[in-house]
Amino acid sequence: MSKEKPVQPKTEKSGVAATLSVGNGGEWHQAASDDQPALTTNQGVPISDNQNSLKANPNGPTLLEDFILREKITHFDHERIPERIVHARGSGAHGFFELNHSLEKYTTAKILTEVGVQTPLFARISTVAGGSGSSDTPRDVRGFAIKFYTQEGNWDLVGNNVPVFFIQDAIKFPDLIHAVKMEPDRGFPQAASAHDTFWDFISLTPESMHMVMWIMSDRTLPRSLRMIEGFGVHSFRLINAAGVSTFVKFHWRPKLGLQSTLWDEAVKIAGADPDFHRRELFDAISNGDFPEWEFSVQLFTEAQADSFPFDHLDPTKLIPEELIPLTVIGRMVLNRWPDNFFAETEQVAFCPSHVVPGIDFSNDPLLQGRLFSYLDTQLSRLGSANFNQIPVNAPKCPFANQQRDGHMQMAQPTGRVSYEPNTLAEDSPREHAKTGFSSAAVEENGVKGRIRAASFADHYSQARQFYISLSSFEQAHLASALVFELSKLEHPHIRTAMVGHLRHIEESLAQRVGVGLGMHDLPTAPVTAVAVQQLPASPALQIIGNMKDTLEGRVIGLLLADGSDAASIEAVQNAVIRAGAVVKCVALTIGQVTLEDGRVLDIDGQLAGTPSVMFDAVVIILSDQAAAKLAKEAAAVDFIRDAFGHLKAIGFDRGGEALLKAAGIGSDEGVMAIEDNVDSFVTAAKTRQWGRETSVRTLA
Ligand code: HDD
Repeated sequence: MSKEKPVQPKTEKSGVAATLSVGNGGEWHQAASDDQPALTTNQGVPISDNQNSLKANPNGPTLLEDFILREKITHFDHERIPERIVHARGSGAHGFFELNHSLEKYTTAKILTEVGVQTPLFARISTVAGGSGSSDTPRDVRGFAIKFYTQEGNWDLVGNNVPVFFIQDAIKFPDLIHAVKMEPDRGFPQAASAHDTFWDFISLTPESMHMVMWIMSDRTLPRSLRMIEGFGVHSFRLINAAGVSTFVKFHWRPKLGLQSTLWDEAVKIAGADPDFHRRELFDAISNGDFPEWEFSVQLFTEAQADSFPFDHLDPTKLIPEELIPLTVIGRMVLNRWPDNFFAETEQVAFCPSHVVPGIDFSNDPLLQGRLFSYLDTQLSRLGSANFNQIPVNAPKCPFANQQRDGHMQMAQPTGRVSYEPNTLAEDSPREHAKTGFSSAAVEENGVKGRIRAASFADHYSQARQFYISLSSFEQAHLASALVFELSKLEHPHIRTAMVGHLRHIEESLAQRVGVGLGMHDLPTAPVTAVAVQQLPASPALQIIGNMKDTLEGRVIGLLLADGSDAASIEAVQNAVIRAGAVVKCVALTIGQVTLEDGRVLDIDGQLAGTPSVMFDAVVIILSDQAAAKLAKEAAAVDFIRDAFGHLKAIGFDRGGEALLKAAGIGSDEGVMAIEDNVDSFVTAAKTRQWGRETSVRTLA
C-alpha cells in the first residue's frame, strides 16, 4: 500500500430527494434554492426554463428566436473532437516523478539531476488499434505516454509497453496503421489484428518480426495497467554541461510486477467489463493504492554502441539488460484521477519533440519522423496552434515568447512589441544561450538519399532471442496466439508467408504454428539479407520468471450465499488483506447474505454480472443447501470452470467442494480446502497454476 495521502474522488451529495414541481405540460422542474448557482447561457444570461423550448403556442412550432435552445444544441453538436488515429482508447492520471539518483555526469536536465525533487506529470496509457469506445483488453500494444511538467519546460516521453517497434522508418507508419485498423470497405474488425490486411502487410515487412514476437506474447494481454512496463523505445541523447553526449534508453518497471491474463480470460473480461483496466486504475487511485513505477536508464557511449551486434538506432532492436544493465534513477507515482476526462485525458497532447535542455534526439529514422507527426496531429485533433494553452498541456514553469493570435487564443498580451530582438520593450523575453536548449554537436556526413543503413538488415536474430528467452508456457501462448490470428485469414498465401518467416526465428515455433494451422509441409523460408545470429537468451524478457511474489493489487473473489460459514470467510478475508489484496464477495443476488451465525454481509457483485474473470483467485464458501441450489445455476458453474480453466487458485469449504464436484472440477495443487490452509491458498493465489494448463487446453 502506498504511503502517500489518499486522494478521494469528489463526493457528490447523494440520496437527497429532489423537490419537484410539475409544469402545465406535466414536465418536472427541480426547484432551486437561493444558494444554488443560477443556470446560465454561455453569455451568462440566467435561464428560467431548461425543459421547454420557445414555441409560438402550446402546440405550435419552435421559434428560431430561441437563442437558448440554439446555443445549447449547437454546443452539443460540436462536443466531439476527432479521436486519435492511433491510441484512441486511453486512461490518464496525474502524478509525480521523483529522482533518487542524479545523472549530473551525463545531463544538465534538472529533472534528471535534482535528487528528491518531485516533478508533476500526466500519464496516459492506451491501446493502439481500437477506437475510443473499444474495450480495454484486446491483444494489443499499450501506449505509455508521460508528460513531465519540468522546471525547464515540458518533456514528453511517448513510449509503449513493448521496447521495439514494427517498422524502421516513419514513412511506413501510415501503411502499418491502415493495415491494422478495421478494413476500409467493411468497417471491421474493431480493435483486432487478426485479419488479412494486417498480416498481409506484416508478411511483406520482415523488419516487423521481432515486434511480432512481442505482440503475440502475453505482454499484450496485461492483467492491469499497473502491471505493465513502459519503454521509451528509441535511443535518445543526454548532454552534460561540457556538451558531451551519451546515448540513453528509458525504462519503466511496475512496482506490482508484470502480470498478464490468458487469452480466453481477456476475451471474457471484454464482455464482462469492457472498462476493466480503466475502472481498475480509477479504483486503485481513488482508494489511495497509488500505481508506481521505477524509472531506469541504459546509458552507453558511441564506442559501446559500435560494439553491439545490432544497430541501436534501429527501433526494431532492444539492448539486452545483460549487455547494458539498467540503472534505477527514480520513481513515478500516479495519485490523482483527472477531474474531467475530456478536458485532460482526451485533450492531452503528447509530442516526442517536446524535450528539455540536456535531452536530445538520436538519428533513429522512426523517431525523426515522429518528431514531425505528433505536432501535426495535435493541430488537427485540437484544432489550433494554441493547444498548448489547454491546462493539461500548458507548462507549469514560466513561459513567454512572441507567438501570437490564432484560433481560441486565451492569452491577452499587452504592449506594442510582438517580435524579438527589440529595443522597445526591455522586459520582453530574450534568448538565453547558456540555459536554452542546444542540440548535441553531432558531425554528419555521407551521401544524401532514400537509404536504409546496411546495419538495419538483420530482422530475425532478436526475434529469435526473444522467443528462446521465454518460459515454455509463454512460448506455448505465443505459438497459440499466432495460430489464432493466422487462422482468421481468408487468404492462405498470407499464412504461408508468415510461417515461412517463423522458420528463420525458430524452427520448432514454425512447426508448432504450421501444425496448428493444419499445414502438411512447412513453406520455404524467405531469403534474408544477412545470416540469423544465435544470440543468447535474455531471461529478463520473461513475464512468468519475473512475476513478483506478492498479492498486492490483486483481487480475490468469494462466492457466497445465505448460510455460508462466517469463520471461514473471516479467515480468508484476514489472510488476503494481510497479503495486500482486496476481497470481493459475490452472491446470486446483490445486497446482503445472512451467514450461518446470523451475521449479515454486504455483497459486492451479483453472480451473473461478476464472473470469476474479474478475480485473480477465488474461494467458494457455501452451505450444503446453497451448493445444491447453485449447482443448477450456469453462472455459478461457469464461475468455477473459468477460474479452473484460467489456472487460478481455488479455495473451498465443504459446500464449496460439492459445487466444484458438480462443475466437474478435479483436484490439483491449486485447488484446496481452506480449512487450516489459508496460507497455502494465499501462496497459490500469487501465481497461476501453470502445470494445470495442458490439462485444460490444447496449446499449439
Ligand atoms: Fe505514435 C500517438 C507511441 C510510432 C504517430 N504514439 C501515440 C501515443 C503513443 C505512441 C503512446 C498516444 C499518446 C497519447 O496517449 O495521447 N508511436 C508510439 C511509439 C512509437 C510510435 C512508442 C514507436 C516507437 N507514432 C509512431 C510513428 C508515427 C506516430 C512512427 C508517425 C510517423 N502516434 C502518432 C500520431 C499519434 C500517436 C498519429 C496519434 C494521436 C497522437 O499522436 O497524439 O501522431
